[in-house]
Amino acid sequence: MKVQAAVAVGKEQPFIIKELELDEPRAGEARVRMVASGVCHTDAVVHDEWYPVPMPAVLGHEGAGIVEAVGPGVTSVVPGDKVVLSMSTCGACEYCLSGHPSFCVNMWPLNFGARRMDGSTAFTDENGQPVGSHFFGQSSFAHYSNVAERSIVKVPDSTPLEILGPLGCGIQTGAGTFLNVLKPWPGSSIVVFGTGAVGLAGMLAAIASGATTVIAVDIVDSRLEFAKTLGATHTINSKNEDAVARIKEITHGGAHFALDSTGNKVVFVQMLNSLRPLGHGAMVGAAAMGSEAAVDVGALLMTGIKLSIVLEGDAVPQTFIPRLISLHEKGLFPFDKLITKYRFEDINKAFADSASGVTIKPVLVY
Ligand code: CXF
Ligand code: ZN
Repeated sequence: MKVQAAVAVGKEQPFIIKELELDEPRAGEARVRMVASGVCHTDAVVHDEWYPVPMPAVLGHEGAGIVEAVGPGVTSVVPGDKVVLSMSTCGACEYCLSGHPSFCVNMWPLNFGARRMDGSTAFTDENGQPVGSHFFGQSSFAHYSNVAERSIVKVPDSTPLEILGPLGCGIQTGAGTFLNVLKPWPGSSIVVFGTGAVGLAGMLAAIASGATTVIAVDIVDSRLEFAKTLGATHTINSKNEDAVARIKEITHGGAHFALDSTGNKVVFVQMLNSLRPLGHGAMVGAAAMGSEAAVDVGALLMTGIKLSIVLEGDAVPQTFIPRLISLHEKGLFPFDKLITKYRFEDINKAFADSASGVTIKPVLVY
């Protein structure tokens, strides 16, 4: 069938919206009609060719839509089901089987290969040339896509699909880091470095867990003001103040839990230094390869702190995303406040607004 898609053609070139041919869903795939898709920082860095994803390709990995058709062997969904799309994993390796699919041994080819594992693409252009598909198993920047079953999370019929896509990646990453890994207890102190979608989703999840000292650190005052409206009890502009000293002052010796969502090597060290003894920090931000940070190993020994490196919130999307939806329904996790909607046709504006910081979490509506 013919479908409209936004095609990434390379660095510094806008996405081109054009008609592509989409093949039939194969074994283990469902054809999904997209209703909306979030835009994640990873889409931007892949578009900028930080990672060697073959172009041209249809990116997008926070899709939400409705199943139109299923290929052979698909058992978890039927046509008409509402679905949110997340990462693709093999389901069979040690990490998938032990409940940590974000470290799947096939994470790279399944999510960044922009191909099926047999090398075929679901999309072809007007000249019959392949156009990359299956980005994170889904390539959601298209009105229809053939999606890997492992990327699919069935959601209740009553849910508002237009806002749910970001649960598949950015929101899951921030919230999962707190709910699945750090697990702050009621009355604890938490810090988030970076108040983008991941940091703020983490902050909301920590508040839902009962954290009562909630510190947001960023270098943009308007973002910090926004963090306050979401429940930050303290904000620090680390361009103007020594963030570590201020956090130690607020928390009387360091925070219990901290999240670094920035991917910045200086901030990473600040995050470690902001923890109290036995504190637990997590690093989730994608840094450029070769980013080396200097830590005082001698001083670290006396702290007993824990550090976790977390991908995708260490979540099993099929069980975690319904939990987030339920928290949202109860008013305990208002992640929708992070979203600004754009028409699919305005995809280039959505990316520009995300890069400039005007928008925290753009969602394209189809
Ligand atoms: C990614 C971040 C870079 C490594 C793989 C997972 N998450 C999605 O944006
Ligand atoms: Zn992402």
